[in-house]
Amino acid sequence: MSSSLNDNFTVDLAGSWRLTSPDSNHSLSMSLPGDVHSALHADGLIPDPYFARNEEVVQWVAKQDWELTRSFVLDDVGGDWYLDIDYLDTVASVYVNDALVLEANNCFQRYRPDVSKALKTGENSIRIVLHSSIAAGAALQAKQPFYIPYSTGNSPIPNGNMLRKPQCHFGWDWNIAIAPLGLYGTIALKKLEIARIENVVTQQIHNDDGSVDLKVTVELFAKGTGIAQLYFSLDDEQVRLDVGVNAGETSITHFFHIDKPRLWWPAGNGEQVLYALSVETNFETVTRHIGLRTVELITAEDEAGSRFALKVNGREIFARGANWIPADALFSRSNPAATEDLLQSAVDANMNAIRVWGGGFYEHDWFYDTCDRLGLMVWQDFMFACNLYPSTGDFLENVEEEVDYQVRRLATHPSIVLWCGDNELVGALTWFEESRKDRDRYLVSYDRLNRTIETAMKKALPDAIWWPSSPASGYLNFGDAWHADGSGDMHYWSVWHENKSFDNYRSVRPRFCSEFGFQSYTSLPVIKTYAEAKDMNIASPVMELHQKNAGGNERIAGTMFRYFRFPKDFPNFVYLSQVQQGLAIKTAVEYWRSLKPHCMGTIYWQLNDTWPVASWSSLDYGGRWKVMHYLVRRFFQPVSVAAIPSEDSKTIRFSLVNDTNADVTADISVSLLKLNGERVPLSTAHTVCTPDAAVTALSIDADQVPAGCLLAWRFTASNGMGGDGHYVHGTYKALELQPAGLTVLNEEKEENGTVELTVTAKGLALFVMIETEVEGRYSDNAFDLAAGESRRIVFTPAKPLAGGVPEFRIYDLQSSQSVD
Ligand code: BMA
Repeated sequence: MSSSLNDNFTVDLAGSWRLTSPDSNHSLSMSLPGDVHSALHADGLIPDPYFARNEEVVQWVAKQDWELTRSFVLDDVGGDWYLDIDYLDTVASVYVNDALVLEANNCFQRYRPDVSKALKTGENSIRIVLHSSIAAGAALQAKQPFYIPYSTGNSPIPNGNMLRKPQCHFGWDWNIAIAPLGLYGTIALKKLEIARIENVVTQQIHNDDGSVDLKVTVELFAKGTGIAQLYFSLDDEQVRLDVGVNAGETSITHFFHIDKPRLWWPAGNGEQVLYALSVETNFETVTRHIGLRTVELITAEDEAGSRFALKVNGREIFARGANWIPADALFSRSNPAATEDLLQSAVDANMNAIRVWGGGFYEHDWFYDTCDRLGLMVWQDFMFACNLYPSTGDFLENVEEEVDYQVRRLATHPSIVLWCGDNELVGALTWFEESRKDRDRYLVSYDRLNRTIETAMKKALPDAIWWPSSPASGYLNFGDAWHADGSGDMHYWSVWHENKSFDNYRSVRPRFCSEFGFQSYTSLPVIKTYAEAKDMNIASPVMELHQKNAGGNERIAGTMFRYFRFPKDFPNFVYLSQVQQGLAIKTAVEYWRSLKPHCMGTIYWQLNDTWPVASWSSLDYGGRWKVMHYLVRRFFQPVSVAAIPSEDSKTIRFSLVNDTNADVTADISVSLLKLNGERVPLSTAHTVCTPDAAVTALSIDADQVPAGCLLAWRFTASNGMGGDGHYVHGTYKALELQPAGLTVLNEEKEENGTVELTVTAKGLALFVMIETEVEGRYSDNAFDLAAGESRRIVFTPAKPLAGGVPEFRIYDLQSSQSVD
C-alpha cells in the first residue's frame, strides 16, 4: 500500500533535526524517522543499549523530556496546510513557530492538525517536545478513580498501561526495558487542496455465480465546499467521478464488478493474486493491493465444546504459524528488508499464519503488504496486553479513535483474517490482588474497554471477524482458556511456566492453540554481539540480564537435566538449549496436528526477537535460524509424519497429516536405529490421507523397540513431499551414544557465492548442526545421519563472502554431552 502527494503540495520534514534536552546539557543531530536512544548512541553519549549490561546505564534517557527542532522554508504560505504525523511515540507537544498545534498521546494514531494559521512565508520552525512516558504514566495513574494494576513481572518501568504506547516498551519477559521515545513514521507538512483522502476502505461481495463486487468507499476531508475530481482504477478499469464536497467528511462509494475473479489464497493453498486499486485526486494518489477472498471463523458447537477454524474461500485451513513481536526494541531500526526476511523465513518454514501480538505495534503498511504477497494469514490483536486498563471516558474515547483509524487503515489487506480484542486481559484479572478482591469492578471495567474496541471495529468494518480476546473460550466467556481446551483459542503454557514435562502437551486437545512456547539461548554468534568471553557462562550477570523471564535460565537448565546429560561447555549449552526447545514445540505441534480437524491451528510463541536475548523465538535477533526453525520447517510441512506415543507409552502410532488441497498417498518405512548407527527395517505402510483429517498410518508396540534402540522413519508422499525423523522411547540422556565420527568437506561455489558442505558420519549422529559466524541460511540443518550416511548442505551467505570460506563449527548430540 502506498500514499503519495504531488510534490508541490508536500514539505517532507523527515531527515535531520536537532535533539536537545530541556536542561541544555545535550544538543545533537537526530534523523527522523528515528528514536532518541539511537541518536544518543550514534553521537557517543550513551553506549549501545543492547551490549552487556548497558540497559542499566541508559535508564536515565526515558526519565526526562526531549526536544526536537528544525526549520523549513515556505515560499507561499497561502491556502490550508496541515501536518501529517504517524508513529509519534507518544506523549508529545508539537509547536509551529512556537504556536502549539498538537498535543499527542497515542502512538497508534495518525495526527493531521491544521497549521495554516501558525505558518509564515519564508523560514518556519517546528518543535516536538517528547515528554517522558514514565512521568506521564505516573501522572495518569494518580488521576484514576481507582488503581489500575499492571504486570510488574513483565514491566520494570511502571504504569505503561496508562499510555497508548507499545506495552513491551516498559519491559517484557523478552524485552529490554528502556521506554523509547521518537517518531517512526511520517512527518510532513501538506497543503489541503479542495479535499484530501482520509481513507480507502473496501468490502468484497462474493456472488453465487462466482463473480465479485468490490465496494470501494473513499472518505474525503475538505475545509469548505468544492468539487473534487476522483479517479478510481482497478487494474485496467478506470472511472472518473466529480464529487461535491462540503466542510468536513464526504463519503463516496464506487463498485467494481469482477466477473471471473482470481482468488487470493493463504500460502500453500493457491496463488496470492493481488489486484491494484488506486484512488486519485488531482493532488494525491492512494494505492492498495486487493486480494479477493472470503473468510469465516467456524465456531460450530460439537461434543467437545465448539470448533475454532478459519475458512478461506470455502476451504478450512489449518493455521500453522508463530507469534510476531516488533522486529526491534527500538522500532525505528526495523525496516522493510529485514522484516521481509523474517516473514520469508516464516513462509520458508511452511507457515501460513502469523499473529501480531497485542503488546507491540499495529505494524507499518509494508508489513501487511508483505504478508499479502507471501500468503500469511494475519491474526491481528488490538494493542492491549497482560495488564488491566482504565475505562475512563477520555481513555475509551482515545481507544475508539485508535481502533477506527487502524481498522480503516488496514481494511483492504487480504492477509488480515481476524481482529482480536487483546492479549491475555481476561487472565490478567486473576493476576493482581486488587482485581482478585474486587473482580466485579475490574471485569466491568474490562468489558467497557473490550466493548469499545468491538463496537468501533464493527462500525468501521462490519464484515470483519471479531474475536474478543486471546485466549478466549468464546464470546462473553471469561473462563480459563489457559487450561480449558474444549472451545475457543488456547494459550497453553503449562510446560514452560508450570514446569511440566514435554509429554504434558499431549494432555490437552486444543481447538486452536494461539500461544505455547519454550525458551532457548540465542545462537552463539549473536551472544558474541553482547557478551565478552568472560561472560560466557549462563549464570554471569550479562547472561542473566539478557534473560528477562524470572527463573528462565533455571527452567532451561532444569529441563536439560530432565532429558539430556550435562553439556560439555558453554557453546554446547547454547546448542542443547536450542535442541530441547525444538523438541518441546515439536511434541506439541505433532500431537495437535494429529488431532485435525478437532484442532485447526498451532501458532507457537514466538517467531522473532526484539534484541539479543534468551527467549522463546525460533529466529534470532537479526534473523538467523535457531535449531528449532529447521525443525519447524519439518513439522509444519503440509504433509508430514509424526511418531506419537500412547498415553500408557505401550504403542507408538505414526500419524500422517495432509494440509494440501488434494488426497495424498504416503509410503512410510519405519526402522530400528541402533546406537552404532545401523538401520534395521521394521515396518512399512502405504497410506492415503485426505485433506480433512489426520490418519494413523501404522502403530508399533513399544516392546518391539529393544533397549538402546531408536525408532526412525522415512516417508515419501505422492505430491513429492517427504522427510525423515527419529523417536526416542525414554530420554536422550539414557542413550549410550557413541562418537559420530563426523567429517565435513567444504568447497566454495564461485558462481553464486554459496558454500557446499558434505557432512559424513561414521556412526549415529543426531541433530547435526553446522554454524558459522557469517550470517546466512543452510539448505538444511539439525538433521540426523546413520552410519556411513552423508548429507550435502548448501550455505547461502546473507552478503557476499568477503574473506573466503568461513570456518564452520559442527555440533551433534553425542559430542555436545561428551566429556572427552
Ligand atoms: C504470553 C505472551 C507474552 C509473553 C509470553 C511468554 O503470555 O502473551 O506476554 O511474553 O507469554 O511468557
